[in-house]
Amino acid sequence: MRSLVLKLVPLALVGFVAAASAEDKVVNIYNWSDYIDPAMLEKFTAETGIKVVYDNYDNNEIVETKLLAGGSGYDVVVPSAPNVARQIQAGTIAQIDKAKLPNLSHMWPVITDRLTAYDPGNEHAVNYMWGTVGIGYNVAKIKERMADAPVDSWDMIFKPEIVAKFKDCGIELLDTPEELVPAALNYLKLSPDSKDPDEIAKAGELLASIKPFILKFHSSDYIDALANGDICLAVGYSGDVFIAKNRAAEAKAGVEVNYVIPKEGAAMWFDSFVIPADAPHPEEAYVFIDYMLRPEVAAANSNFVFYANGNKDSQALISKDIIDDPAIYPDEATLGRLYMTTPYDAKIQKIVTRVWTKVKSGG
Ligand code: SPD
Repeated sequence: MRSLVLKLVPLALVGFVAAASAEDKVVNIYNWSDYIDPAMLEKFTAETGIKVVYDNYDNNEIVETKLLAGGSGYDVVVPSAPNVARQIQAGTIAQIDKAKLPNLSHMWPVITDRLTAYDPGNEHAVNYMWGTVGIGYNVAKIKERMADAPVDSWDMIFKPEIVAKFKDCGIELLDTPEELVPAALNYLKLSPDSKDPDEIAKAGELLASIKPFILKFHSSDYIDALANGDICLAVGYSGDVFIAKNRAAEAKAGVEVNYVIPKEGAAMWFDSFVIPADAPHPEEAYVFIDYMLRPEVAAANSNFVFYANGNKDSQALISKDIIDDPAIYPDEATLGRLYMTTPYDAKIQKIVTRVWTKVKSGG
């Protein structure tokens, strides 16, 4: 998905020299969809003269394939932590020259420390945003169908007799085994990070049992579908459900969307900036990442996309509704229910992919 190509030549601001350099300088960014305040890109170009070519994706699998193939042409990519670990092993991303990122001083050790499990010494990746995988739902439609619906529980998704009640109002799941297999394992009281083929098969069976109730597997479609009232239930990324909630409220069409981190626990994930080893414009990549690490830019992005970020000094600038919401910035009790997953090796990845294909095909 190519979403934005910003060619802001800042003539009025900085005159001929910057305009000429805008012709020459470019940074090619590959980021998740709905994951930035576009005004921050415009400001970046106006200030630096560096043109931004901005492409979107909505799952890690596509990023992984592009980086492993090489020659992606991207200068900055934003994969999730287990993918970062795999890319480090494959040698497809560059070691960060920290001297070129003075704004690293604003990072939040709570997050950078957790990320050392994937990237020892934080040598290859710089956290952008983080969040959870939970349940988004249409308050009225769920209530109409089940007044005492257990909205704070994965029973909403994984208990066939419950999920069946919502089939007619539309259910979407993220189209990625990376999230759904751990969620199913966790529901079965197995380790969400299990690499045991038998346990993964059990998760597959659970997912297959609810497949008849699922309208669509997609990793970004649910934002508008929830906001418009076209579906009533989704397993999605925290901020994306909050975007849906916000769009629904703005539309004033009587749709109320809510997001929950289910009581049984949920995935906590991290997306970080990396520079591909063969990036054509690494210097511009550093300028871009350092700009994104400015507290005011990080806060503007979180305020726009409703995700927590890895920048401690941005917190004073984040809107109260966001920073005080434990579904976005989890409190200690919520944190205790969140799990992190580690990368699958090639053999287990194949098994997981096969299980997922089977779930989706209803086989
Ligand atoms: N719209 C932005 C979604 C970002 C989701 N990143 C999640 C990665 C989980 N592995």
